[in-house]
Amino acid sequence: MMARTSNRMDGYKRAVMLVLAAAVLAIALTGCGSASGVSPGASGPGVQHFDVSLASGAYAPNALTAKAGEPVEITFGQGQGCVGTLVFPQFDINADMTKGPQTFNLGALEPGQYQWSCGMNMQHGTLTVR
Ligand SMILES: [Cu+2]
Repeated sequence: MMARTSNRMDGYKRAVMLVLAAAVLAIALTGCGSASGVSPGASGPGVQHFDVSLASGAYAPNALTAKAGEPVEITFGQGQGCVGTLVFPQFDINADMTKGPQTFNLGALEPGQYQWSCGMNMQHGTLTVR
């Protein structure tokens, strides 16, 4: 009786583990397909690199244009105050910029407009992919 119960419990645990594994796999695949991690690390051939300064309290430049289908990475400089927080919703980025510059690999993108802003949604920038 006890053995049977514990077998059933093991089966249940195994099912839960399978569901969890499938969920993790699905998240990993989704992540690869959309935004992050296509070209981690330094820029290489075919990587479109941009530098955006936050030193003035606004984004300079605040409009970037990139080619579709080729990896994009953006280095945002250190920023204080208004631009101390960088929000880039389409890439799940919500970064503290007060400690130093940060580089974000956005991967190869579909044509469209991608908007970032400060934490208060006052300063804005646009990445146009075409
Ligand atoms: Cu702001």
